[in-house]
Amino acid sequence: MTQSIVVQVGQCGNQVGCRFWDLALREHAHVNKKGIYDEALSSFFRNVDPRNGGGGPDITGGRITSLKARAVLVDMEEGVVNEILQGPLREVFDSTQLITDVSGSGNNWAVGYQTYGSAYREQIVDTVRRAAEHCDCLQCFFLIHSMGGGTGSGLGTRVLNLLEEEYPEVCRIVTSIYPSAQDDVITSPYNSVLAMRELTEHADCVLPVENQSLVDIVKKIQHMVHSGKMGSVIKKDTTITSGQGCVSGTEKPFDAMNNIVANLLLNITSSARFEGSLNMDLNEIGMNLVPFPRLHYLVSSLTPLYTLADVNVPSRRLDQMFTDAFSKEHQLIQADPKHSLYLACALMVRGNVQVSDLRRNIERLRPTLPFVSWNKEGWKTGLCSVPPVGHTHSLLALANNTCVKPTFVELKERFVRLYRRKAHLHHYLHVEGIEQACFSDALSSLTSLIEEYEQLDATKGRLIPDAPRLNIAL
Ligand SMILES: Nc1nc2c(ncn2[C@@H]2O[C@H](COP(=O)(O)OP(=O)(O)OP(=O)(O)O)[C@@H](O)[C@H]2O)c(=O)[nH]1
Ligand SMILES: [Mg+2]
Repeated sequence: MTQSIVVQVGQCGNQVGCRFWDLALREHAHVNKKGIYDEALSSFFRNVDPRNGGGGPDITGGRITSLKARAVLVDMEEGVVNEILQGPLREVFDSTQLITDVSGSGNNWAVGYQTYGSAYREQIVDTVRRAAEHCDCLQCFFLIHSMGGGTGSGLGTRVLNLLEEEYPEVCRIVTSIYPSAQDDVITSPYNSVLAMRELTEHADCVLPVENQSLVDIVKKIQHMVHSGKMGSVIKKDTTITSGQGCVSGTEKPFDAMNNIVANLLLNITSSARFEGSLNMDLNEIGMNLVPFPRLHYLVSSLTPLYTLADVNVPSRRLDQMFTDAFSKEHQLIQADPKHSLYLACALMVRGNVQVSDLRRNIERLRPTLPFVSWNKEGWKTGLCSVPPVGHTHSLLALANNTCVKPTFVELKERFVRLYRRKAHLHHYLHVEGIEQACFSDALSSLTSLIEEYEQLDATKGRLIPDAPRLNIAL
């Protein structure tokens, strides 16, 4: 069995991370009714039961009394981490896993990356090393952060560099929350573009999530709940949006949104957290979905989001889940994958679904989805038999698709609007070690990434095979 470590950085990273831990514990409690510390649990949690010497896995029947998340919590403000320590998850972390300062990075990537990145380098490396030493076979780092804030974008991407330096063989999967156009952080385009360069160069996979998409999904669900459209189909306490067990114990504005991201993480990690012969290994994601190293941005969609089947799933409803995974409304970024080009696609299914269901749906959907000509069979599938709590089945689709491009183009435009006037630039240039070249380099990195997607998109028109020439029969 392998293990993973979650590194959550900044306010957003920690708030999303805690939703993941809370829901993961609920899932395990649902399956593991006797509370035995077993291999499945050891993938993301360690057992510090003093009866077991305070360390190593006890799979011999000891009840779970003391589980610690395999996590490192980093924030340069104390507020969120302190709330976590006073909230329902306080037992899940201990002080050796936390790295905090008091003043925050002030929405400035440079302060996070450079100032705090240098000051906390040793502490970060040590804290991650301690977490790694508790693993038998460390397979993956999950980094969670926002692109808009200073700590998440700056220190988050500095941490990514450190992970690559210290553990080059361990896969780095990053969940990055992109700011909406109406974001209250004015400098978020700078922070995001500066962070993008680091993500492009140092991550194995990035799962971009746009806050705007989360807002739209939450609104739509709430509208359906209030208008009674869901009827008996949606469960009130669905894990999709429920704020139960959030950071502070009382629901806050981001909680419903963060729950969706947490569900993405639950699905992607389910194969690692539960055993099964058809599971998809975490290493296989990058291996199968990333044909070119820089093009590692995977667009995720989750289903069901709007309808929850509660009893015996008729196959029509199951097929709908597969159809929905390719619709615009189920994507976690503002994108329409069906009308862009697929480089590869993974379907990670949970629950009561058979391999034949997967095959049937891939065959059904394949003709409607444009794939690059050299990878028409670019499907990867995984089946985890344990569904999310309250569901019979669920699906996470991860698409390496050129539909990420508009998100990046919009980000670039917002960056250029500020950069053309050199607005707010002095805040960054005051930070020791930061020069204007950081900005121009980050901009050209993003520009060339966009061009790479554009070049692929341009091949889409050529996908229809040439019509055969007339041959006269002799
Ligand atoms: N989805 C989601 N977005 C969040 C959350 N908290 C903040 N954001 C977004 O993240 C961006 C701000 O980043 P934060 O994570 O608050 O900032 P930080 O990393 O703590 O950095 P500093 O506060 O600048 O040191 C904005 O785009 C916010 O809308 C959250 O819990 N969930
Ligand atoms: Mg903050």
